[in-house]
Amino acid sequence: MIKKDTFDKEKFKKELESNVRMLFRRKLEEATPQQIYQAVAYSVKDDIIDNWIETHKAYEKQDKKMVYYMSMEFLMGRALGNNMINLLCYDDVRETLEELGLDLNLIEDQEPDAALGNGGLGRLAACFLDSLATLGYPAYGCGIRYRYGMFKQKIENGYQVEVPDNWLKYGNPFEIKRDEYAVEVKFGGYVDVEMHNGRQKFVQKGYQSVRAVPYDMPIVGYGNHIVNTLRIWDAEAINNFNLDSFDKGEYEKAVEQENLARTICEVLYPNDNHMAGKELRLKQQYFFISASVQRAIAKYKETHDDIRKFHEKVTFQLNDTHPTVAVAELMRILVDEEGLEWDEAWEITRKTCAYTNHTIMAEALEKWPIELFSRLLPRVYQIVEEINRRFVIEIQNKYPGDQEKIRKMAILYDGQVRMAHLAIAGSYSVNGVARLHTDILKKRELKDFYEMMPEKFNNKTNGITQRRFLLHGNPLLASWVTDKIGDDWITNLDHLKHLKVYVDDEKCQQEFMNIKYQNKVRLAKYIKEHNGIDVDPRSIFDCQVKRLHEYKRQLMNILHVMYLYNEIKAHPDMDIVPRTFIFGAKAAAGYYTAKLTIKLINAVADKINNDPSINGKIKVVFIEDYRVSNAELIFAAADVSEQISTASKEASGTGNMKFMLNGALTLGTMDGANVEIVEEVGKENAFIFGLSADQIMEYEKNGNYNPRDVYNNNQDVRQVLTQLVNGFYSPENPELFRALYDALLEKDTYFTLLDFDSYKEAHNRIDAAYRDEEHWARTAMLQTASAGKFSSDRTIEEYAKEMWHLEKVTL
Ligand code: Z2T
Repeated sequence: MIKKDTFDKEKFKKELESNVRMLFRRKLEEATPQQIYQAVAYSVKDDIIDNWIETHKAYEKQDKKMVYYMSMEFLMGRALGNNMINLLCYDDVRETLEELGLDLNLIEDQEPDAALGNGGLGRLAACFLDSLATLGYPAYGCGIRYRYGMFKQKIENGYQVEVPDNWLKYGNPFEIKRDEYAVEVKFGGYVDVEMHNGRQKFVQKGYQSVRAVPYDMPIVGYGNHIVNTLRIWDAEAINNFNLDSFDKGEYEKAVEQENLARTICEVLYPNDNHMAGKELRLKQQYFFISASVQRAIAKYKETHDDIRKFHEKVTFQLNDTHPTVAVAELMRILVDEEGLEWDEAWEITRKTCAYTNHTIMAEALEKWPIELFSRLLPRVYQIVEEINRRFVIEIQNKYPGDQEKIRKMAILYDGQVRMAHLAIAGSYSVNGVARLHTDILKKRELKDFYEMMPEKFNNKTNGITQRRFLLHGNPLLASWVTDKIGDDWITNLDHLKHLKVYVDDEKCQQEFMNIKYQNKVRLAKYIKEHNGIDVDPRSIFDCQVKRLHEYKRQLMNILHVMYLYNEIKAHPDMDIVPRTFIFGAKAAAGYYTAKLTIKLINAVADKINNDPSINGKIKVVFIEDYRVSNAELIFAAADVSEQISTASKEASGTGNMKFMLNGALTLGTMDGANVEIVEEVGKENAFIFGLSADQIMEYEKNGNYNPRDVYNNNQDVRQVLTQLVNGFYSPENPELFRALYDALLEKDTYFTLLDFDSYKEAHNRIDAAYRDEEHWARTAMLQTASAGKFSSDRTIEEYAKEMWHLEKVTL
């Protein structure tokens, strides 16, 4: 059923019935929705398998270079709908199920999201895999098969409660365990030197180890029969130890190793843009990297005999510094196991690894205490020491006598291993994720490294896959676009620009806005079901969905809502376009201020939504458990996309692109990829406000911003701030939001108060603009028409051509 014209409905029905019988001993009529989901998934998998085998045969035969995308996170979301879309059988399956009285949407809803990621970084990895397969590039995603992914969020009494995400409970129909590729990964112990044929050999002894076992998930390319692989590693205990053993030491070690295996893959660390610094996290990093690198080398050696040419066939892309131990692990294997000289090994390593930086937030910078690092990875640490020793010499040669340079650039310093420095030293490429971000890396954060090795630095502006975020997430708009300009946009998003001839066409404007309206009705229904709140689909849907972080300034958004509410109360006849403010955000479990902000949003929502005197002019909705699957509904329904980070702090953002693709107008600062979005759509077609990155960085340098000045001079700001501490939104505990109040008045690290007036004024512009229906429709359509650049297909082509030098496979 791979091709539209060969889909056989009756055959599919038979398969489905047979799957339900074999898997659950049931007739289709008796099967639960979950069982039907499983049965449909197995039918789809059946269609994937042959292509999967053929793809890998072709890779082997054509012997093309392969990228290994190394990432602690892959935020895949649901697989079923996406796979059917890319197999070109989505509509056929939907119709066939309809004939059986089954609703495909409800069946898709049975699948848990594969939430093996926090936010942008993890979702970017997922979009990249989709694009790599669609473009026909040989690629593996390498990661961890967390037993529990990103926690599920419940809202209780307005507070976030974290619930474990048992995503594997009913099994994962798409994964295949590959026991034959299991490898051993060693931790701890000590390093011994042995002599082998007159040569020193370093051997790790007294270690604990686990068996790393890969599970493969298919990554289906769009309509091209290519199926790549996401390989996620699970840990198993290495020795099924002998219960007869009376050797106490052996027994204890066996139990410890069982525990180690159980804990390593247990759970994803739920921090976005923040380093946890836990020993278990470093174990996770080394676990999946050692396994992936060992496997990559073994695979290479199956068909090549000269390890010195490894980099000609393999490249490792390091998704932030989390996988950076790969630099040292590759060195270890090349030197200790392959017997190469240091210089040879180092050249191969530097030509194999490339590093992507995703943030300049200081608290996200990975630094491991040497004590911990060397205890856990004794041999790898020795190698890091030698890398550092040579790197310091390089610095000295370049800047003789400059101690300051060494202090700033060394890999080992102040009792810590600085992972970004290791990544830069060990890579042939260092890239940022949006033009502004890369410029800031070059000019400030990584200035010294840029000056020493400018040739390594480059930009790759992020992108998103239109297959999930338009074709699957917004079927109405997708088929409208195809009606207008054909379906080339599905694999070449630049084609969207052909929509520009329609932006002034009144009929097209009406069609476009009618689709937006229907998507708003769909979201309103979801909100009614999940929140019990009635929202008016004719109101402006103003959305901010992303991880909760102070730099993203959800607090500024809700403070502005509080201000608006005050205005409406003070002027009951005030003429404003009804607005629905929609939030969705998870806070890291230990991030107090973020959690308090969620409580504030919910407290404001309770008060405003239940105040009949404002006639429903504004509503506030907090969508519980924001994740990939419900994100698709939100992007499709949005009128306004809130991208309001403090300028310079958001490396790129990718939600901004998903909103744009779906016709939402951006309300944003000149930060991250917003800069490039505005460049594509035109400044007059976005609501831009706030201080620039340069201005922010200038204030930070001089330390001359005092939030109290704003407080003293701005009555509106004073009023909303006072309402944080006078019980207006928390009568039972007036002090509840004191911490937010203090953070704003004492430091206001993220310039919320300084940007507030400008933000307010931008909101006024939105209110005015929405009244001109035609002009709004035109501008909304223009967003979609201008989104071509932000396809992850474009991003991946840039990586493939400018960095990896990959060739496409031919099937
Ligand atoms: C993350 O999602 C991002 C950066 C990180 O730095 C960590 C995580 Cl978990 C270590 C985000 C950025 O904040 C965002 O601006 C960017 O669009 C995204 O990565 C993908 O590059």
